Amino acid sequence: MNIYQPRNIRNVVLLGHSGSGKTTLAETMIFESGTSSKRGSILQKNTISDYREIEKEKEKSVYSSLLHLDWRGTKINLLDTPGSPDFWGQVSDSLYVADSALVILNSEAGVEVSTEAIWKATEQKSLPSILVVNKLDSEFSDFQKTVDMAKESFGRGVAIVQFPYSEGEDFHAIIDVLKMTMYEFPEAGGRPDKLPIPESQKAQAELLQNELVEAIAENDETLLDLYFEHGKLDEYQMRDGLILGMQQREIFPLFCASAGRNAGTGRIMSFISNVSPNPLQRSMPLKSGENHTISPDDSPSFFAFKTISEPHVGDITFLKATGGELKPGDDLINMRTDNGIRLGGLFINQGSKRIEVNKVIAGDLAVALKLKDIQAGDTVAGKNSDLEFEPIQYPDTTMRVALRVKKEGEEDKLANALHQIEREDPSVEVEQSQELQQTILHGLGEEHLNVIHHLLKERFKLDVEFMTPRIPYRETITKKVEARYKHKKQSGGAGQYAEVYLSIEPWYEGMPDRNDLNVRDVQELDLEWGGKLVFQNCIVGGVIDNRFMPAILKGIMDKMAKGPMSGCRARDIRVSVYDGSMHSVDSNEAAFKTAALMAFKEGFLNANPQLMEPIYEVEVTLPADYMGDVMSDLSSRRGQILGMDSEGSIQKVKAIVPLKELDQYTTRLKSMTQGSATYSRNFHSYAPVPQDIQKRVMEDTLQVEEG
Ligand SMILES: Nc1nc2c(ncn2[C@@H]2O[C@H](COP(=O)(O)OP(=O)(O)O)[C@@H](O)[C@H]2O)c(=O)[nH]1
Ligand SMILES: [Mg+2]
Repeated sequence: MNIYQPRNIRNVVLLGHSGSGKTTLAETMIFESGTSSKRGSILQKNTISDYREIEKEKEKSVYSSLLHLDWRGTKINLLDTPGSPDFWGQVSDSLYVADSALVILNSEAGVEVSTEAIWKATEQKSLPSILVVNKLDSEFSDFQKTVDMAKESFGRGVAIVQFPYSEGEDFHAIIDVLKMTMYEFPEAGGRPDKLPIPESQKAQAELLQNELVEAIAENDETLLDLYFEHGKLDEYQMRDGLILGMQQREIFPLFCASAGRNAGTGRIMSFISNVSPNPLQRSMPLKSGENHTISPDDSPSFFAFKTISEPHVGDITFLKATGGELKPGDDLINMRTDNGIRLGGLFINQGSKRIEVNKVIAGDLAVALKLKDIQAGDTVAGKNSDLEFEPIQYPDTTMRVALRVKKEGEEDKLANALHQIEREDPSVEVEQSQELQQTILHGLGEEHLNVIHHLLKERFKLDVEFMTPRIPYRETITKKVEARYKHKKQSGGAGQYAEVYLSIEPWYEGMPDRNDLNVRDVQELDLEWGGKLVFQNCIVGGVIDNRFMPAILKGIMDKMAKGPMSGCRARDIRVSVYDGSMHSVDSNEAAFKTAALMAFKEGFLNANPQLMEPIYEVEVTLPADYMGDVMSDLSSRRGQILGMDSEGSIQKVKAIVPLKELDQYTTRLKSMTQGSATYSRNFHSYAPVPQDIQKRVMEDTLQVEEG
């Protein structure tokens, strides 16, 4: 295996809607470069990238894959990602380490919802991006429509470098306006013949070349001057302009391909090698807020972007070398844990295969085996380094499910398996909810959760059941009440005595102070489950000793944690202790705790208690055609529309919807829109549950207490 200098390395992430042809394109590029001698296909389930059983079964990518190829002395590392939003956790890590992107558009469909969302992500990372219009051989291919949609969605920066001579069944040639050449492909695809542009296409080619030249010159004054002077730019001047324009995200060159027919990849690889940035030309974000520029002259360091584990191999760490040269035997430090890390075997990765290397130079993507206690997001560097990269941002989860093992006694095994799954896929969140008495799995959609189910079964040999998770309801009160309780017990020896008077009110931000009471001390407690308890000591004349106040608060808190009405947690209440009595011998903390708990409970139940439910703010991104269906579905879920927005042909709807109504929403949305919509959600607030629903809920939550 050759060792490549950083300037001869390109780290390219393949992005696009599911089915646009990313995996096929990667396969074709690797084959066309001669790095692999056979070209696999999705249908034959033998691509280098989609090698896992579940990917063969689904005939699509579920995990991102690290691949590489050599194109005329340049090492192109390809990060092939899944397009389905369920697996976007896999996109996050690949985006993080890539230095440029290939965004694949399916010419049958143009810009799709996922393309739109993925584009946002490239924007956030200021990632230089090349567009590839794929599937030009398809009978449904529509190049012009795809380009129009791309311009509408991504702006004027979209610059056509190539257009097809003809598309559909007859697709066989691509006209390149940068080279002013036509590439004609043999029947079986592969290396094209270079031909002059046919007379019939000349005018169109010249028009597009002018547009391209103007777009390029626009970003660079020197080029602009040259352009005005000579009326044109030569290929090398254009290349310089493109490099700059791409880095500033002013220009998004657009290429043509049929990955299926093995057409167009050679030119794309040359362009990547000539124009796309190398790892030294891009910086990586540090925790400190500064940026780090990779240099082979620094001391060795790397960023771990993914960890997986394989039977017979153990832990596999995917890394980007961020400084110097990494070599087996190097002793480094994990900056998160401060623990030492000794490098063992280092490898270049090709799907499921690894090729051992004796060093990895800064900028390259590679794999290290058997590193101890390492996870995605870790920075590993030399002893005195203060390098620490910003963590990878994963998408917010959109779906939750409760799970339990079917066989008793396998709970620990499940916990371990989930821990491992979470580590390998940080877009999964496992919550052991004390409150709901359930293990809850949060993920990015039904398909994502089903893959976890599959993993638990196949890899961890665990039979688990998925259930609808309970809702974390809250209780509160709606009116002010007074409550008192005297706790008195005389049994044999020492007795128990305590009496408290409480004033209990609904708490809200900015509520007035109690002028009618002698407020001596206020404790404002932020409850761990959200909301507040404000506790006021208003005792006059020492009728209750200060030393009993913590016990009184404890009694109230115990009841807040297990609400008087349904057992759900209570919130947003102000309690003032304003009177009571004690006994010189029989009063103690336990007695005051009990008295407070009882008084609080009684008062609470008299204060028109109200059940509250969590409300989420959701944002649905969808093609305009489905707007009506999605809106009426949202209102049937007690949703309130907050606003609408459109970007090109893509619409966005914002609404607030109770969590209770969001069970299975991802699945419903998918079926309603034929998989073309995505959605995100964030906790918004707690709101009162309507009375008719409250009754049903109470039955449910009573089961929680029993369960
Ligand atoms: N006609 C045609 N089909 C293609 C082309 N590229 C990919 N496909 C097919 O489209 C489907 C999805 O391709 P895949 O590479 O898995 O897309 P990905 O989800 O973006 O990785 C597969 O059935 C491919 O065989 C192409 O250029 N032309
Ligand atoms: Mg794929």
